[in-house]
Amino acid sequence: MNRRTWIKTGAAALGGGLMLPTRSAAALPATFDHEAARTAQEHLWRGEALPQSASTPNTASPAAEGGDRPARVVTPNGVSLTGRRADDGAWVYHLLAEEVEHEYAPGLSAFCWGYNGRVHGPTIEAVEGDRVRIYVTNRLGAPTTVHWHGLFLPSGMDGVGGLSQPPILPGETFAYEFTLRQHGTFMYHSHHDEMTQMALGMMGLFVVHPRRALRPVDRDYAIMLGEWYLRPGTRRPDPNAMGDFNVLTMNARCFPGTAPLVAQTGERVRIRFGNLSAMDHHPVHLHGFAWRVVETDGGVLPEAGRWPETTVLVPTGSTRTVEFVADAPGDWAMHCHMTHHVMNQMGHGIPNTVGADLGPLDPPTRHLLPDYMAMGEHGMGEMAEHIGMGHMDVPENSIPMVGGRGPFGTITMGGMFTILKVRDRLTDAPGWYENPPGTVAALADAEALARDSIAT
Ligand SMILES: [Cu+2]
Repeated sequence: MNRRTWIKTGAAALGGGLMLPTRSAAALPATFDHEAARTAQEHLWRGEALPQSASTPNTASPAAEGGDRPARVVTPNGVSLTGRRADDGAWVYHLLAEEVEHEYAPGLSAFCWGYNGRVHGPTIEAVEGDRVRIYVTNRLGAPTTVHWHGLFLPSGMDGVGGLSQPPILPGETFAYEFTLRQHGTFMYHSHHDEMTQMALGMMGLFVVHPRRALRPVDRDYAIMLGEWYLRPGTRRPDPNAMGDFNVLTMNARCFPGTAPLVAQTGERVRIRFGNLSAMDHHPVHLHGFAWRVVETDGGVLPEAGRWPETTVLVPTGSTRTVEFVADAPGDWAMHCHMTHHVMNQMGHGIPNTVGADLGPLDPPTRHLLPDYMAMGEHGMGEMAEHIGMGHMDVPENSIPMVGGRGPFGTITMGGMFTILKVRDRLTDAPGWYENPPGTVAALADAEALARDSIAT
């Protein structure tokens, strides 16, 4: 029995036995709103702020909530939690573990588990040497704990349910307290029933700034990589998935829902990647630049060890911090280089139909198999165009496998994909990069073909 068969029969066998609190799905829109999704995509990709309902922060400046000190890290599509100073000098944080209705991209939402109304949780920011006191309130229907991944702390504060502490029962609030003896990029996540709870989104980044700045940068970004299995048309990520992840995310958003990163030409940019995917490591590739890997969650790399790369492999359970100078203006793609990780929901058990004219066979097949989406004669990009034009229906609460609108047509990627916008003069709404004349690939004319003896 292969994995797929197991999932199908296993899910049937489990039936209602999976102890997830139920909640009415009525709170979500009943049908896929093509119009709203299109409008939101257009706003996103003109570089404009979205209407309040959709979450696309301006990634130019850090955003904090519920803290006494400003955020210093930009978490695209997220916020920082910076702590409040208590009378005894400790920095106090409060995480509320709760169910959250989360939007991955316009048109695709699900009931996930997160912290403080967010999926993933906010990025915790602190400073090396801080005494931190972190309260965790469990508003879920299941016991939980929080593990502080990579941090040096007393064994009893490590957050492994059953090993370091009893689980936090529904309704209870636990306090974790320790002194930060390191600096760098770390993570936090549920460490009780973790397969389920992490699959539902219970994780976040934990950035500890050094007391004295080591390498000042102009832009400091933090991105958590994640993977989910959300069967098209359903509204709850399936924790049983082991290989069929179909929603691949940066900060729990998939393209075209990912907020672009921005920088001004010549600025020093840092990007902190964390990965808490269930099963996958993600090689994240940036176009147009070479970065240096400068830190992991184990510490700072010695200067001689900061190897240059264009793709950084972020293994699950790790962080990797890269730095580079954004010395080339443009709109630059940044994405996981696993091609199946830059796709949105799709069926994987589909026949290879590239090159075949499916003609009238496609609609009846889709009727029989609702999550069947064939590759057309020319691949998947054409499907994104069909859906974008409203020619093809997709199941409720699902988005096309690929496609956001770009300045030259459909961008045939989804999932773990975003854009770095580098501009000589950065504005609030950078829009699309205007390439200098003569610097865009274009149709070769007959004269050029003849001159260079190119036969076509
Ligand atoms: Cu990947």
